[in-house]
Amino acid sequence: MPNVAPPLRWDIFCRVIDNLGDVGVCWRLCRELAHRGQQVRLWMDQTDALPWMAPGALEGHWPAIRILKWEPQWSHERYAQLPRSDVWAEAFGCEPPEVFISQQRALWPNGQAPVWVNLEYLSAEPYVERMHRLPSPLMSGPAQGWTRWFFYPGFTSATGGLLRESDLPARQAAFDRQAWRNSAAPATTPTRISLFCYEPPALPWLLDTLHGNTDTALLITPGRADVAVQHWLGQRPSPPYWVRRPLVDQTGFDEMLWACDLNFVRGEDSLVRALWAGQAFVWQIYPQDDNAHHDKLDAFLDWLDAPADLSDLHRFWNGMGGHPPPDLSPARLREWASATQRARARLLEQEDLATQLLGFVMEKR
Ligand code: TRH
Repeated sequence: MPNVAPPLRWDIFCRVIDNLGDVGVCWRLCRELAHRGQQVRLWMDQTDALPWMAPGALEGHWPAIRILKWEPQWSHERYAQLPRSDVWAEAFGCEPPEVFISQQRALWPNGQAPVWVNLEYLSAEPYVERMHRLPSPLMSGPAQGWTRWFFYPGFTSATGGLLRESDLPARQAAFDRQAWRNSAAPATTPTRISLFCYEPPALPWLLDTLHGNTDTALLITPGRADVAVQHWLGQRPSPPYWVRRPLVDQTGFDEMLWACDLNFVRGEDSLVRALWAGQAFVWQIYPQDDNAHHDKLDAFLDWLDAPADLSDLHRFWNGMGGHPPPDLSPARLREWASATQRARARLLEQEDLATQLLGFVMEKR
């Protein structure tokens, strides 16, 4: 692992809006930075997901990552003791509190400042390449005169890239896929589909298709996907090859995606992980009130160069028209997996997000 930066002290700010993506993305970023010799303070307003997503995180299992509770009421006394940090990264524009900013500002000589980045949402839309690395000068408040920089993850070399561990290919190569598949569902079901979603409009289509299909095991993740499936089942008995999965850590979650023939994923982080998995996938995009997610999905499908039937299914799954494929046959899933693998090969030619972010910070210091 090339170290592109000396050990710096980072403050990463994570505010949980809903679901699991804020925690999931921030935690993966912290791990990548720690792996590159960085010291990280991770400020989080809700840490409930960490004990299962990253067991040991709150207990100091990663000494380079210190997790601090982001309290609604920040007091000067609480932050007065904090040493100065070199880099601030706010996830998804969550804004560090003013008290923190003024405390830290007092520790900087005039004319100097931390490198402050706003780590933005993931999108394949063209504006990302335009906005990536742009400055946003602060005109008022305790950071007046300082600059915050936009840092956009993305799918092309003109963006900040995607989070990717350097040992990912080695871990995938060492993974015993068959053993995982055998342990997860009855051996009588040759196909395995994982389900991680919100409440997609087309869920009844999928469940109708799979109910009674003894060739296919459905691995249902806990939370909203499970609740939606149980709601659909109502009084119907659940087929023995539909498996309710437990909550697992991020490594275990990734392995599920590597092991399945088709992964239904959602949000931001699991989409990236489905790409790295190299299997067929269908993405439920995080819905926005003004339907801004429609353009976002289309841009992603264009970038993916998805086969027509897979694009149609994406639109259908997300309630944007489209229609389902005639079947989910192994041949069709293999064709979709090939599309993922071609996209993954393009991505592997680009630098990962943590490496790019470190390079950016060194440039701006
Ligand atoms: O939970 P999400 O829908 O998160 C969303 C999106 O990120 C969205 O863009 C954002 O605006 C919103 O949150 C606030 O989906 P996502 O991003 O895939 O995050 C899920 C995380 O949960 C991911 O890191 C994987 C992790 N996970 C596990 O580690 N183990 C599990 O068992 C499960 C079910 C999930």
